[in-house]
Amino acid sequence: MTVESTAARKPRRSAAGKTGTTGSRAAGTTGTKRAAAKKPTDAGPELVQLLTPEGKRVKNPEYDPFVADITPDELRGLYRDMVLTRRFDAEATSLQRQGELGLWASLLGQEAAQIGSGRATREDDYVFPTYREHGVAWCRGVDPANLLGMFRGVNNGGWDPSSNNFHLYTIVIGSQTLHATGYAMGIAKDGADSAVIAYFGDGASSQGDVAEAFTFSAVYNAPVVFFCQNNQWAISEPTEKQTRVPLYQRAQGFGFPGVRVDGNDVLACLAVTKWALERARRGEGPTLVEAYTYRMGAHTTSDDPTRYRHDDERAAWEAKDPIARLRGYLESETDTDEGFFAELETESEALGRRVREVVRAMPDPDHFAIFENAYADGHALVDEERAQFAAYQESFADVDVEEGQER
Ligand SMILES: Cc1ncc(C[n+]2csc(CCOP(=O)(O)OP(=O)(O)O)c2C)c(N)n1
Ligand SMILES: [Mg+2]
Repeated sequence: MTVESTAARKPRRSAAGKTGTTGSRAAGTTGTKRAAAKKPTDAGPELVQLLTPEGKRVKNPEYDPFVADITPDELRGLYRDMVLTRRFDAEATSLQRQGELGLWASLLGQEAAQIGSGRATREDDYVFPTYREHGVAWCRGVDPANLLGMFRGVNNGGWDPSSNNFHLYTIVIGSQTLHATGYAMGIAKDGADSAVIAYFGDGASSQGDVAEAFTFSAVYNAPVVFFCQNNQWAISEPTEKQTRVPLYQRAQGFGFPGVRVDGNDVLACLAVTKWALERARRGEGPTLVEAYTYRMGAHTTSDDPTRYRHDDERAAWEAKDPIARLRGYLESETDTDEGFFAELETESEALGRRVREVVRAMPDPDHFAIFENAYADGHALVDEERAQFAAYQESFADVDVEEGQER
């Protein structure tokens, strides 16, 4: 998962803004002492931001039109999405700690990247997530209980992807970018004007699958948006071990635009993703969006980040919290009153309780269900494996194999 580029050892001139086929803004840093001290993966002036960390609106002639007609109610909707997603995520982490889930991959800190981009999608668009896109799942209308069923190990994947055009969670890093590209090539051939969005991480950007997806989508002009949440870490590997240039600049080499957006700014993520999806719908091909954000929690509940990163890094990102910044804007620039926040708090606690009750009440699956959906018409090897598993189950005194249930 790591890449060392010898070519990048010399201080380099870095282009800023969008790169690739639709033009670029030249505001780069040259190889001066100051630039050399800065990691090439640090956020620079190229970051698209519509809301500052203090919640002040920043004008951006290029992306403002994509959120120009947003109403205070819609802004409150984005805030509600982020708060409820964070609450759901916290409950899932607690449930794992209490032994109710096998594992959980928290999205803490990435709510704006996920809600902004998720709310930019249309119902007929198709989403290919990783394993952390709980906020996008929320936007697509996937029942949170289905996500938890998967992490509890009581269902075979979680949900029907075609119900919400939200593909199953993908653990094989980066592979979903190829699935997304193939799907996008298919819908283009069908003549649909919908688009596809593929989520992946900074670590996944080092995978060959992602480079192949970039190549194919570019030459076939596939209607796909590659949405990279650069949360600064791939488990214990920092982004500077994945790349010598800002990730969004990779797009240039493949021949399509790349843009870096403040991933903790929900408004900017909404605007930039809308722009990219509209390009795709118009037949202008792929876009790479790098949402510059931070993984506030552990990689998963199996990870201990205190072993490899310092608390002061997390503290610096806490000051850029995506929820606090939209709250600041709502309080200072809209008619949102205290009642809204108080009601949301109540709703949020109710969601936490519901999630807990639903998880605890989930029935254990039939022991043999895992063999059912491997082949439509059955398979001799699966029959053999089923028989072996039955014999194994038989070896336990307290299991009735006929029923597949414990006595
Ligand atoms: C092909 C493959 N290699 C390695 C792994 C192990 N693995 C799971 S998550 C992960 C890190 C991914 O980091 P990133 O893409 O930045 O996503 P994040 O977890 O930060 O959201 C790795 C290496 C895997 N699941 N699949
Ligand atoms: Mg990462």
